[in-house]
Order: sequence, then structure tokens, then C-alpha cells
Amino acid sequence: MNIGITCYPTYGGSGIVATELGLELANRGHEVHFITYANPIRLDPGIPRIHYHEVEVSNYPLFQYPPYCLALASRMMEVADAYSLDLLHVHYAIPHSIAAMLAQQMMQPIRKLPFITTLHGTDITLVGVDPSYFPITKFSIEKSDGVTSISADLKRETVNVFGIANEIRVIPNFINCDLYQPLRDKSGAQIYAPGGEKLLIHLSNFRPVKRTLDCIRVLAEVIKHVPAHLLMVGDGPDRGPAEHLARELKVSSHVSFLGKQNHVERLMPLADAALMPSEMESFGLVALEAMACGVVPVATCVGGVPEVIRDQENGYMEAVGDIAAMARRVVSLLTDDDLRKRMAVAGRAHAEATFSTEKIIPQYEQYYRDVLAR
Ligand code: GMT
Repeated sequence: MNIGITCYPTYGGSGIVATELGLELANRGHEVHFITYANPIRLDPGIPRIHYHEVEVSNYPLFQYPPYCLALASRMMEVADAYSLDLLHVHYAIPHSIAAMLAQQMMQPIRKLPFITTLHGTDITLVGVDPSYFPITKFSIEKSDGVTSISADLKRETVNVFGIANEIRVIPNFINCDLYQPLRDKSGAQIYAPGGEKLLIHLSNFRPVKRTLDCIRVLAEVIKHVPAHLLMVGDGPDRGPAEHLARELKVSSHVSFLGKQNHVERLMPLADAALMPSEMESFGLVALEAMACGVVPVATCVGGVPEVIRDQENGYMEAVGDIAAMARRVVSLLTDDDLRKRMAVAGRAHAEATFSTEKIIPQYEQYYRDVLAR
């Protein structure tokens, strides 16, 4: 198939899933056209059957807000026509679905161009419920030729909030288990923990919904019991406050803020436990990345996380903001090698059995066929 993919190409779960999906589809022989405003991260140039079409947004003094959605719709239509795209697959409803709908209407005199919207989380739970975007989010979902959700929880939420009657197919996020692998030898961790401290990791876009500051609070509790070092990977609005809190709690020397990193698969397996204290998480891709790398996630029990983590079997889930409980779980993991190894092995097995690319990508291919056959 010739597939057009649109996503946010910057750091964020939906962009990462869309990019990895495109790469996997190209691997299986499809021609994949990314239509985005920047080259998606993790998309190295020169990969066979991967094409990149940049969306340029011209600005005029008249525009207080450059109309990205319109520039995207025009580009989608051009690419669809020039490369005979079979369908558009957009990730994150706003504004990608609306742009796809406009492209579809522009293509109508030439031929049919179906589009599929994949809902990722904040497009529904934060942006979609915002009164400014509620009607257009509902409309864009209803107009999509196919809708997928990355968890059953997000599907329920979408139906409850928007009263959507369309079929929404749940296709969970996936992980490339060849790329994300456990490390037998964690000696690389010495760069960050030269004294042999245990290594914790947090990875996010440091937005308030991630409760990044809770990681610092958990660390402050943990190091009262066991020597540990925390890697904070990513960047965003809460990075400054997190650095400030680390100084205030006098744990700065136990934390490394690494900023945005492209090769998470190299950092993650160095850790002993991953912290994901989010307020809301429709799936929790980071927990899955951790499990695939044999790193035990300590997370909050929100949204779709229970569909990823099996509590006390391959990870832990506590209430949002319960620092003491999360710290207790981390301490037990860091002080009991058998427990940690047992849970790490269980996590890796679960990632392979349930969320590997081999299991999930064919579900997308089937869905494309189903939508095209309608
Ligand atoms: O919150 C983020 O990390 C970014 C956001 C996005 O859409 O880019 O992530 C959402 O999509 C991810 C990929 O499907 C999910 O793993 C995250 O759980 C989800 N984030 C939230 O629901 C807060």
C-alpha cells in the first residue's frame, strides 16, 4: 500500500508511535510518506520506502496565527495525488484529522481518499475536552473513515465524553523487542553512578500531566534507604521546577538531567527501575519501553496503564501523588535482587508476548484493508 502518515514530529509518544509504525510498515514492503512540518525524530534519512514531505507554513503580517492546518491539508492532497496514496493515517486528532478531511474533500473529484485517525490520549483527555476544541474534535472523529485507540480505556473515555457512535478499534501501542533489549552487563551505568549506586530513570516531555517533580520527591525518600541515582530524560516546562526542587531537597548530586535524547533504547536498559508518576496516561509507552528493556516500571494506576503493567507481577502501580508508596516499591526493588530480576524477566516476556511489533503491526495492516474495502 501507499500510506500517508501525519503526526507531531517532535518529542511525544504519539509522534514516536507514528514514526515507528511507518518504519515497520516500510519494512513490510509498504511505501510510507510522512507529511509533517519537520523530519520526525527517530527517522534517519535514506531508509528504503520511507519518504518525507515537509509542510511549509508561510506567514503573512495579516496572520496572527499561521494556518498550519490549511497548509497541511494542501500538502496532504498534493502528496496523495502525486504518489497515489491509498489512505492517510493521522496520529493525534487535532488538527490532523481536520486537515485529512479537507484533503479528502479536495481529492473527491479525482478519487476517494480515506483517512484513519489514531487517538493517543491528550488529544481526547486534555485538548479534546477543552471547550475551544470540543466540537471540532468530535466532528473530526465522526468524519474519519476509521478510528483507532491505543487503549481500551481511551476508547471508553472517547465514547463517554463525545458520545461517539463510530466503531473505534483498539490497537495497542507496540515495541520493537529487537531494538529494546535488556542488558546483561549494566557496567555502562557507571558513567552516571560511579559509586555503584542503583540507577532510576524517568523519561517524558516534562509537562505537568507527567508529575515530573514527584520523581525528585521519590528519589529523596529512596536515598534515605539505598544509594541511588536518577536519570531525568527529556525536556519541557517542568524541567526548571524539577531542578529547583532537587536543589531544595538537597538531592541535586543524585540526579542527572540529560535533556532530550534520541536513543532511549541505549539509556533505558542501564536502569534498575523506571519512574512514571503521571497524573494521566492513556497507555504509558515509557512503561512498555522499560519492560522490554528488563527495567521494572513503578507507575501510577491511571488510564490505560493497567492494560500495560500487571501490578506486582511485572511492575507496580500506586495512587497518583503517593510518594511514600512509590518510594517503598522502589526501595524493595533496589534492595532485593531476586525480586527485581524476577519482575524484569516477567516484564520482558509480557512485552514480547503482547506488544511486540510482530503482534501489533499486522493489526494496523488488517485495519487498513478493512477501511479500504468499505
Ligand atoms: O503525553 C505524552 O507523552 C505525549 C502524548 C502524545 O500524544 O504525544 O502521549 C500520549 O500518547 C502516547 C503514545 O500513544 C501514550 O503512550 C501516552 O500515554 C499518551 N499520554 C497521555 O495520555 C498523557
